[in-house]
Amino acid sequence: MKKITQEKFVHEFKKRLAEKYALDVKDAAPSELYQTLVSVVKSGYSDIWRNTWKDYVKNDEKQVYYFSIEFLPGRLLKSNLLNMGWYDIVEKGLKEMGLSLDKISEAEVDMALGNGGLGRLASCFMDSLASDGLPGNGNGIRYKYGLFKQKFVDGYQIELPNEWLTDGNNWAVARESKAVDVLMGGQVHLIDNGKYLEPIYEGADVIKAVPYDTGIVGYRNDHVNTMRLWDAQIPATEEVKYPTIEDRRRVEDLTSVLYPDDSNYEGRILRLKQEYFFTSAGIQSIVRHYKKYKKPLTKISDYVAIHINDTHPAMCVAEFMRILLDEKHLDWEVAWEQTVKTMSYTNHTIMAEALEKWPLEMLEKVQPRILQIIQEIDRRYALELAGKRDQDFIDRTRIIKDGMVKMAHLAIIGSHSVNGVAKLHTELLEDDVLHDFYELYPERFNNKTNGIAVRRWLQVANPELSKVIDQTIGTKWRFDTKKLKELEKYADDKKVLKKIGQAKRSNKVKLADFIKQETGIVVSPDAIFDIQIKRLHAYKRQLLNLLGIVKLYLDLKDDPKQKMIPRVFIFGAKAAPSYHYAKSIIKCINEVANLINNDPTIKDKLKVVFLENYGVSLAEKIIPAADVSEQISTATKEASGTSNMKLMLNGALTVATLDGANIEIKDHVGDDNIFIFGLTKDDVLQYEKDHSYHSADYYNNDPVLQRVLNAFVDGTIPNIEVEGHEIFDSLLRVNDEFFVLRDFEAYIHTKEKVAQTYADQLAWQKKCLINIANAGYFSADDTVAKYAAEIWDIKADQPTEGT
Ligand code: DL6
Repeated sequence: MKKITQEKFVHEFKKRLAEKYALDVKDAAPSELYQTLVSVVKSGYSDIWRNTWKDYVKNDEKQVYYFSIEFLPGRLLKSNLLNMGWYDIVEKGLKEMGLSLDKISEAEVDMALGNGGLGRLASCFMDSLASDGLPGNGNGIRYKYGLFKQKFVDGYQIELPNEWLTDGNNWAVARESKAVDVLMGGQVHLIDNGKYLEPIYEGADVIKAVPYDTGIVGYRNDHVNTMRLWDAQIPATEEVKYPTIEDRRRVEDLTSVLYPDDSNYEGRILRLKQEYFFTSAGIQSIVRHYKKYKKPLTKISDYVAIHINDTHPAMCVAEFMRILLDEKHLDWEVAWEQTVKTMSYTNHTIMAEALEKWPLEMLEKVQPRILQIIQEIDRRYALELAGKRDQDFIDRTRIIKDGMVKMAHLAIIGSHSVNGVAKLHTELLEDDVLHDFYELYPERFNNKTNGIAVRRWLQVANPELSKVIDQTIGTKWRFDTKKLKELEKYADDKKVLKKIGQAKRSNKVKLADFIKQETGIVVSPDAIFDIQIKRLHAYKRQLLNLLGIVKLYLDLKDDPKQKMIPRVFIFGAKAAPSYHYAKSIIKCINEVANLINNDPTIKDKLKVVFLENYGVSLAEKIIPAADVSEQISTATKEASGTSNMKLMLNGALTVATLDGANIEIKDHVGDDNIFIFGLTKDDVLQYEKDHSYHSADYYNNDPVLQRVLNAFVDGTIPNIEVEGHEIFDSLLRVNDEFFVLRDFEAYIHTKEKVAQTYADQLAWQKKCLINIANAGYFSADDTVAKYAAEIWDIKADQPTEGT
């Protein structure tokens, strides 16, 4: 990294501010200061960025390309400064000029290119690939609006366009010269030209895919990787085809929004087009770049690994085949061997609704040649199994069935590795959801439990706690997160425990200020901050949390003088625009919040806060202030979860079902340092098998539950006439798909235990310390190192500084 001193930085900053805006420091607006800082920071790593990718080619290094429909990098300013080793110098330099890094950093708008855990994981992996010194690239879409901006109006979620690009995004560099053409639609037929089968396209649209590259800076190791995001444009040669603004917009809208509304045909086909667009652009540019290696295509899998993150990029398999067959004229068998060796796939959910299937007719419309190739892969798959497996097995596992293309099957059949994202999840894939494939290809299956970027979630987000850790065990944990374990030696050291408590309190004060500023709600930092932050989905059971809150409220109404530790329940969640039920839950949470926060008899004992527009930057404010982490999904349904890891790292205690990575968290911290409740995997599977669960029995036999549920339909909670009934019915008449009522009593009981434990602050802090000490096991650096060694077969180019 370019060397810098405080003096040089101040000089450079002032010079650039004057050049770019003709302004002095005192006259510049935060956004101008921010843009200037970005340009100084970028100049600090641009040489290394260039050298990093050149070295890959020079040294014949195998590279991985991580294809993901979502990336959620969050703000890059502080994390780049940290990784470059510039953080303290820049912070001091800005202070010298009367400026604040914290304030300038607030001017950065999050890239809203993802929805939740899937996208954030992809970005944690980007950071770790660079920090591990690994040759890794991201490949995705540069959505103009990304995921919507969430507002609440009368308690309802409203979706607004998220104009994150209004001020430009100066981290990214547009590389017009690296653009590729993506063909979509029209017809295709094959002619035998004597040498090979040549595809002839008629009436296809040509879309120009322009890459925007962002440097991903490794932690203190002079290594900068690339995240490449594609933008759809009209090629100059095609301009006459799109004479009106409307026509042009039709093409450019291809990369406008993430997850177009899939409740209608137009939205679904747009989503499929996006999937092909970024897949094709990425694969074309990989194959083009491979030329620089000057190696035969029959060896491409020795130099290139392509990762299919969830099913959205599953067309990588067919697109790679298309290029090897149609453009490079390899034989099918050779091309297929290279494809399978190159591809690997991660499954991120067992929820049937998220395992994509597309009608043949739609695929034909989007890219007829890709459909032909998928049909051929499917035909050969069935042929190879004929006589070896029964017809039922073949029908269950083939890619095309009943006029639908199953993307997960395409990804599995076309990859040499299939992994789940937590031990339980992988077990469920092997034993149940993908059992047929596990039987067929046992060697392909493996587990890679998710991890998080400890740098962002502790060093950047929580400087106060980081300082306490430095003072206690030194700074080595900043390079090797497993060193956090050394904190355990201080589990009975009252001074350390007190300092951990003070750091938490100070973060709670900051969050309380933020809540007041954003919502007007006053919360006490002495209350238990109980947090549930994740996508809004029925299986994640925000509703169970809400029922618990309503119970607390009703108890307080019965006995307002009741002694209790005050609680603040904080939610952050977006519901998919077409997910009606999830939106009804949002409305109910907001109305319960209104009722409780404005009830004078409740005073400060109970507060409910639903913060709008949950995203990475908001998470960075909430997580350091959390006392309790709600990880209460129905067992078997949450593949892993990653907010569970971020919250434990920041010293929150987890209330959890035995689901996803919660199980591994429990294994690390021990039963005494986590609050486990509820149905287990076996219980849930049994109920799903024998249909013996009747939610109404729980309602009928439990007066407490009756009262809580009735509050949703008898006017106790106002303004939810429609939504209250909808929720009531989903729990009682539709038989409570996610066992909310079944787990209610155990949940309430566990939350009572939480409150009792909190009353003894020293005992509580000890548990927090043990959680922090064991969170190092969930570092994405380690997870990515395992992917590198066991799946991608890529090597680090140099050891990281400080290790
Ligand atoms: O693997 C990242 C993340 C997991 O931590 C979550 O448990 C899982 O829900 C999420 N999966 C998805 C896929 N689509 N859906 N639903 O976002 O992946």
